[in-house]
Amino acid sequence: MKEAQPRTIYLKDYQAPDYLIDRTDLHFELEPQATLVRSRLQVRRNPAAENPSQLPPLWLDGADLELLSVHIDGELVPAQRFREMPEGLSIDAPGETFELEINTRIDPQSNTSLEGLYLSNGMYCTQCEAEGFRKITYYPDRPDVMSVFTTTIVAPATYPVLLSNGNKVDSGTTEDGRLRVTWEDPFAKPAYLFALVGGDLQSVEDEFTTLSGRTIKLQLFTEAKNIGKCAHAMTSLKHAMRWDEEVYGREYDLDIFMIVAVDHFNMGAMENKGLNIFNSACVLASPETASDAAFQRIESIVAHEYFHNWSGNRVTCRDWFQLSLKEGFTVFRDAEFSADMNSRAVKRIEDVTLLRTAQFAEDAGPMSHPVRPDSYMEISNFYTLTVYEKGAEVVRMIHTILGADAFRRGSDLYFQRHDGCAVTCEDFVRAMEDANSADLAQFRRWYSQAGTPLLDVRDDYDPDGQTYTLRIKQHTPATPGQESKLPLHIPVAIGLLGENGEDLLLDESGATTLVLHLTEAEQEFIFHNIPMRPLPSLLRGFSAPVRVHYGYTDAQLQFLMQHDSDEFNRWDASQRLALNALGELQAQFRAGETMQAPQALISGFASVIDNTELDPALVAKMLSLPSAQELAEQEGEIDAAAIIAARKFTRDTLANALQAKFLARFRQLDLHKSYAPVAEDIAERSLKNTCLAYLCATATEEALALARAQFERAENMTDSAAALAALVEYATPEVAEASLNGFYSQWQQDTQVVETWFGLQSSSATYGTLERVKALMRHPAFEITNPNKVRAVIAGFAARNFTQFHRADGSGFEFLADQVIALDKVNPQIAARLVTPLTRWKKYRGEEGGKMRASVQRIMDSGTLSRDLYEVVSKSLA
Ligand code: B3K
Ligand code: ZN
Repeated sequence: MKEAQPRTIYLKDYQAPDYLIDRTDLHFELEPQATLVRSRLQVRRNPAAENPSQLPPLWLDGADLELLSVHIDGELVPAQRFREMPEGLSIDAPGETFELEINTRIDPQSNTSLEGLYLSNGMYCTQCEAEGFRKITYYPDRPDVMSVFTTTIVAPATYPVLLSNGNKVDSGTTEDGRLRVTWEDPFAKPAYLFALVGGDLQSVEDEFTTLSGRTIKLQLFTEAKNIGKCAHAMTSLKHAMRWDEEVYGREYDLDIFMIVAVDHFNMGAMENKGLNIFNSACVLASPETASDAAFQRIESIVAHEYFHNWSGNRVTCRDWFQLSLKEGFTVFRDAEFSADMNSRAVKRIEDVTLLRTAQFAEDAGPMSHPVRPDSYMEISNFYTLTVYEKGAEVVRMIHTILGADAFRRGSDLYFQRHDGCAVTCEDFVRAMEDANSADLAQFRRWYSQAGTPLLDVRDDYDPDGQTYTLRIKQHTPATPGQESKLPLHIPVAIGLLGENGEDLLLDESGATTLVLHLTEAEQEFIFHNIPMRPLPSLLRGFSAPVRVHYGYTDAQLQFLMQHDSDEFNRWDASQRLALNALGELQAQFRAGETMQAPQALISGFASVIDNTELDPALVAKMLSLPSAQELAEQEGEIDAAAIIAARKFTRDTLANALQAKFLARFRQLDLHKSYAPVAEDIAERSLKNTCLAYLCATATEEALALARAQFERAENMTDSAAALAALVEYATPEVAEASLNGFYSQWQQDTQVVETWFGLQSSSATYGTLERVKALMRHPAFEITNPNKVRAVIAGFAARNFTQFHRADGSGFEFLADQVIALDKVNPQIAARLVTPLTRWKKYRGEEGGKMRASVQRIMDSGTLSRDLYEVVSKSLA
């Protein structure tokens, strides 16, 4: 739908639906360009509607549909009793209840938006969340209309697998030899959870016995060539099913659970009832073709979608402003699952890195919004890091404030009280309160107030009284539409380290970590019987999504890196040390001075490389410098050239200064074990490959020979891709080219590996020049209609290659603007995501910011934009 000035939708305008749909019977005749959809709806006046006494017209949403006919109670409805409009259909209602039949025709083949019903490599599939069902048929496409669905699919015999939600209740052949299958989903659901798949697919099968002894059939469908890549997802699914029973007491409800892998998909996966649809890259894996990171991502996404069966499907959202009700909660659930399956500290570090790099940036940019937004133009733009990741942090804080047992009582009450209902974030918080007689009144502000709070911490020690005082101030900066902020209830977990690095006892019970409840703008916390001046370990485990300022010296940070019993804060100290160093180096660069080797950082890193007491994965994280994007996210004006120079100088200086240590640790970990995607081995590989990358940064022949040897011998994708990335970054262009060509010819038949190959090049600071990125877009394996390829090549460059994208001539910005304009015609959701790096132009120094802004303006002036793109571009220019 193209509109010049899309309208804004407000949470305050929410109204209950006028009509409910008790039953939805769908009948599909699949044809690539002319699929016929017949929908029969049992319509009933909603007794809870705003004005239940009148019979208003029935509103049905619709987009890109060809209306063939409308019948009510079996009678053809004449055209004067309904009105076709650009966004839907309005029909005069004949009474309180009636049966409505609508026939429409749709064109899956030309649907490149990947919303509604579309084709991916000749396979039919659907994506309906948030508002895609209206591209299939006219319907009240809103999550508070929940209906029982029956779906019949008719298709030529070349599509032997025909799937929909629920249980298969009938199948056969039509008179003209087509296949016919009927599915029935007994659980009432909103249309966004509808799914249909039709294709020539193979499946792997397994089963799971629930806590109460029911046997569930598990099926994973994919094209025949990928059938060997399903085992890890299946294992992950079974782990997730068991975990949800054990940790939340949630059992699966249908008799069958299906997953389908699709190559063309706008995001990671979708939790359709009983029929999850996955982006192939987020479900298919084998040791030879998928990295450790991919294995872990698959485990967490499979779990996430499965967990939605309760947090999202059985209890769903009343309206899309409540999106975090299901997403924030489910991300919290999947994060805890992954923490239980792998290293808890490392999982937390990864999540916090994403939050600090990308969510903090979002919250400081033009699209800043609360976890529960107040308004939107296009809901697809609000599947954001704020709704997902900050939303998960908000749920985590409730868990921290109440404690694990009380949280479980709250979630039990929530699921029991709202099962089968469409509810709000408020209902979630209230269940947590009611189950525990708790008061979360002030805490609720986290849902309505945008922006990242900043904590300013000062301390004082009184040796005579043996008291230690922490003074904490909180301040949340203004965000668009929210000038002044109120104090939040912030749980601040802290510990105090004594002079030997031991945890001091903080109260009579002997606790060594305490959660302080910061509720005032400025508050004092006093600790008694503290025998010496302690060093505070602040915000342990990242107990709240805030920034913390405390004047740590480099020596204190090194001390925390060595001694903090909180592994997360050990890592955090290493990052603060790096940020201090990188900050100073940027200042030296800007002042035109020679950059000085960061001695404190070098000795800090030296002390952890060979620490074999620590989890190697944690060591790898401690040795990783904050990304350029994370540096850009620090407060103040961004000077891209200074960031690039300081980071490169730091990396190279560390590599040269610590070469011997990196080499020793690399050799110690270079074990040539057979591959297993288990935490211990993943940890060893991650540290080994971190060492390899530093070694290669010295660009010595010996180091590059190690990378070449690993590249040639690797039997798993983790080692192969890590070695290739090091060669692409640090070897001569000839060696890089030859390695890339060898890799491509080995893997060109494998879609997921080709995506890796694209991404590795476009995001390389040295190799991924604009010219090379343009050449990749001309490569036969590149497809502008495939979001994975677009993300690998274009976002790989614009969002993950700070060095080349921010070249001073502005050519990167011009390129991105061109791509966004072109993509908006193909897939508006992807175009609106891709433009993100440009929309943050205000934070950049004058000239660079000006060039970025000009590119955004050019997009705005390029013609009629999709609602998706218009929203982000207009907010950036406002
Ligand atoms: N609920 C889906 C996301 C749908 C995005 C629509 N633009 C996947 C997930 O979060 O589980
Ligand atoms: Zn989700």
